[in-house]
Amino acid sequence: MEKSPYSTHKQQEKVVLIGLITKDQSEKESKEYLEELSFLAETAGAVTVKTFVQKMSTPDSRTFIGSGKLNEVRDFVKENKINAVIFDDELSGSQIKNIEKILECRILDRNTLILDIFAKRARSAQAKTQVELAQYQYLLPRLTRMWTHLEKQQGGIGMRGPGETEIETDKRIIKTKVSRLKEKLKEIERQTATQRKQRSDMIRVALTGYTNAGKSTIMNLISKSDVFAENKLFATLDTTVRKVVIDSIPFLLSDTVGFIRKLPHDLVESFKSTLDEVREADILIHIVDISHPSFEDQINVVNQTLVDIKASDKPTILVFNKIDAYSFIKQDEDDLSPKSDVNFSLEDLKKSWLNKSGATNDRNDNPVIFVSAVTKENVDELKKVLIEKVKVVYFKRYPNNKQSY
Ligand SMILES: Nc1nc2c(ncn2[C@@H]2O[C@H](COP(=O)(O)OP(=O)(O)OP(=O)(O)O)[C@@H](O)[C@H]2O)c(=O)[nH]1
Ligand SMILES: [Mg+2]
Repeated sequence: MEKSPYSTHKQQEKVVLIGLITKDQSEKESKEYLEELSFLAETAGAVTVKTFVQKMSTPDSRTFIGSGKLNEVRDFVKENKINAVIFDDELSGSQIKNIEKILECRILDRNTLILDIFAKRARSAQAKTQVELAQYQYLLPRLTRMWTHLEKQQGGIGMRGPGETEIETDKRIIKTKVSRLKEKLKEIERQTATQRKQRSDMIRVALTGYTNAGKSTIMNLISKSDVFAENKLFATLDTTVRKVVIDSIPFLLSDTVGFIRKLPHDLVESFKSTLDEVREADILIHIVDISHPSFEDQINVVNQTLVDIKASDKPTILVFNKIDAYSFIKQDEDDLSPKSDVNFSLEDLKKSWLNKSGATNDRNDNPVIFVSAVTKENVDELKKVLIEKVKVVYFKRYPNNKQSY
């Protein structure tokens, strides 16, 4: 697509982040969100110079933050030659316009940033089309004067009805693009559906989890494939499917896009077909980065997204990865304040999660396992647990095949 005016594609742009502490978002949550936003900015190739936080009961309908704070940001932006200001929450078109007038620099929100990263990382025609569609759908209600360049690129003649404003013309152009992209996606989906049908008799296992949890690294360990893994968010956008054989039982293993908090709705919508591998899987492997301070929140986000895409209620292996990097702060014996997440030892956590899985499910349909994909600790155990699960599905589906194994 045309280079978005919100794009951060230039290397090492300087950005400022803005977040709120509200009645629905505590100081701790706000801090975590902003850390994640900074990681997202880094993934997009920008460097975070400063973070501004404001306490408000609800965001300002005109400028999101209060005018005093906004002036403070404006002075900082001017003095430090900041390229873009990124808000942690969704902004409306008029908010973007009002803020832009005051700050006189590019304004992004979390969603445009995520969409931008997705656009940069998309490789296949399907992923590219999905992202482009999501970008246009997100931008449509947020068109500001910046978008008038679209109309110029289209040549203008015949495009412009009498009395129409530039923005209305742009909207029409985008709507046409959106319907074309939808058509294109349908065609691609028809092809991928046929491919999936051709292998529908195989047992399908899908890796799922929060972005950066280690899905691709574990995919590589189990399938000996070479999937791109790195310490950036959304390293994987396209789905990779590999045939794996363990104990002479064949199955398909897929690795796909990770989830994140506040994932743009349009993006989930357009990535639904990429997530078909997850939706149609027989077994899920939910990978969790236990070394991340908010891993429990991340588990909840993943579970909620699985519900949204109608992929919950499948046999799931919960894998706590990165145990090599887990650290905790030991609480003094005489400190009687309640333990927080960081005060639990790995042993404490193991006990509590193993109890949870046992308590909710007598047959232990959803095993829990602690591994490190880097030191390979317990990876063999994971393979063992996985193949047991695969066997259960296999023999249920093909009861007559029992003797062939
Ligand atoms: N310390 C440690 N790092 C790990 C472990 N497993 C993966 N990593 C690192 O975590 C980062 C993310 O790993 P990926 O495999 O790319 O994660 P992913 O879940 O596929 O991420 P996305 O594709 O971005 O959603 C990489 O830098 C890995 O080297 C582990 O067990 N321990
Ligand atoms: Mg990956």
